[in-house]
Amino acid sequence: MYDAHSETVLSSSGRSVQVGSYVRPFPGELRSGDAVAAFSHGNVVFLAIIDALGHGPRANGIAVRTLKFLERNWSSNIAACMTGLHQELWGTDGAAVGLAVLDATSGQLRYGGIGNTMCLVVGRQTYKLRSQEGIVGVHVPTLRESSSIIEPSDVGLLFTDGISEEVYKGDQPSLFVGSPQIISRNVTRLFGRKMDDAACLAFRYIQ
Ligand SMILES: [Mn+2]
Repeated sequence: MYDAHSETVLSSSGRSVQVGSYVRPFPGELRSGDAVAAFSHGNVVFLAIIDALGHGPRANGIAVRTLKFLERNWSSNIAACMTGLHQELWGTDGAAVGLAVLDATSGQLRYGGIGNTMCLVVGRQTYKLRSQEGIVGVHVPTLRESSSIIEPSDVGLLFTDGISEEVYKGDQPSLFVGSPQIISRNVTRLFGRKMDDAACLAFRYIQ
């Protein structure tokens, strides 16, 4: 299990993936409905970004339930993982969830998401891997994965809609320099919306 405010290096097959994240609750709340997770096994790194509907303790309960499910059931099969999570959250207010799997050997990054989370890759090429509409636990369409090959030194971001998409404009290259921990914190501080939970997970692929 990966602690939301620490940084870790998940190594595999001689290459490694640095991961850092920052989660900030809705102003005045102690607990967040946004959450992140990262797990690895062999050359596979699994990353998740979660935005439970609403905020405060009720949303936090859904986020914690999601984390517990993913900790037990994560796999490189993103669609199966999402289907299982949909069943797990059935009857709750639900959550927006983005799941990413990075193959550290090939650099292949796959992303599938339902709701307002997204994956942004910043590097020689900058692009976004999108989520589909829906709410995990309430209604989900058939999942369509996006896929790309990321280059060593590319920075990937997973973030919730508590962070403005303005971060995508690319006019602040210095924002993506430094460790993933620093990047995720600065993204959240500079682009976090005032009246929402906010979470950002950043990762860098190192050859
Ligand atoms: Mn939100």
